[in-house]
Amino acid sequence: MQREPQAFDRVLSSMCTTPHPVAREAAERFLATNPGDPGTYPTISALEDEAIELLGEVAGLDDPAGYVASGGTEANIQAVRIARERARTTATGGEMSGTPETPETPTVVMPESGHFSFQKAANVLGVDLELVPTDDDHRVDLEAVRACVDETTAMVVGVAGTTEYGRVDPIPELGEIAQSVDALLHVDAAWGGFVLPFTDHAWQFDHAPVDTMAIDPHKMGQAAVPAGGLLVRDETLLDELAVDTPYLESTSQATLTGTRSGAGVASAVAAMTELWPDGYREQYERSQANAEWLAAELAALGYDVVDPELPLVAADLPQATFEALREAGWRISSTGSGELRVVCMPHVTRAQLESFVAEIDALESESETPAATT
Ligand code: 0PR
Repeated sequence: MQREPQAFDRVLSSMCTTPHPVAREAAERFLATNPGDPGTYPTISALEDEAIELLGEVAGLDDPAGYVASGGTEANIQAVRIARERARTTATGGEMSGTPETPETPTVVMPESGHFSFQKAANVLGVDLELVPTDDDHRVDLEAVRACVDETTAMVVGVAGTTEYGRVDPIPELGEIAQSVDALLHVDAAWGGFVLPFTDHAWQFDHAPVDTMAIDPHKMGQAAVPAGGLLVRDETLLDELAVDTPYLESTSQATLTGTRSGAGVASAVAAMTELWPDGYREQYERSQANAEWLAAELAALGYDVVDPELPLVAADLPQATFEALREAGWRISSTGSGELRVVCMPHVTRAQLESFVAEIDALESESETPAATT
């Protein structure tokens, strides 16, 4: 096999990045291990416990429980599954009591800015997803959440670092609303989890009554793919997921996948051990400075720019410019409303952004030059 993976030098829209060298090395060493079978692979299983301890530190959770998932999608699906199972147990009075009445379909209340993985969760798990609007600054509208929740609500979702604009929903307020209807609060910090500790946002377990969280080492955590994280405040929440595993040495399994790559687990531990907290703080500061620089440059070129609260810039570029940039090999994507979206991941350097801006500038000057008469 002669093919090489693409370079990262023009990748501006991905939430993945080049893994830290120690994470790459650990991933390679543990490639053939399976944390899904702890009886056979005890070393990687012990490393997974370490990964959860470290994720707990990042997310302000003493005595954390959870596991290293394949990514944010799996963590979100599993969180919804926990909430659905809990709602079912509550509806049947703790036991499948055999009452003929079918409990109503559980609902998940989520801002429209939530990731599409929740659509998958709703589809697979048979719950209803109720989307609530966001305000002018792309954060969930709390009044709309209050109006939406009721006794069928199994879970309220808040996003800490939205995919499109890097916004953080008001998590403590969402927690109060969730508690008022006895629903769980899930925070999707899949992307934001490794930058938010260095900001003054309220987003984590010791800021609010958060029950479950998605927080991915393979995004801002600089681990190798696949390394997502599911954290739960109370270990018993994982029991909602556990199934018996009769022919493994361990007796039950809470993960969605069976065989899992030890590469993700080992690289997550290696990256977090190396970088938490100072390395991540330095990276956050570099990424945030890059985002602010890019936002200022694009604003100076006359575009509408969404203020980068976290290292993610959205700006309204003409469609033709966007397409010309993609044509030139820039890996960029757009928001649902059509704005250019640039995620300042660790591999994105100032030099790279400078050549990106220079190219936009050149394209704009070209389009302003009167066309030659034919
Ligand atoms: N939650 C949030 C807030 C996310 O941003 C993402 C991924 C997920 C959950 C799902 O995580 P996994 O992809 O690890 O399952 N967000 C981006 C997306 O799916 C990732 C991305 C963005 C990938 C741009 C590629 C790309 O070009 O849109």
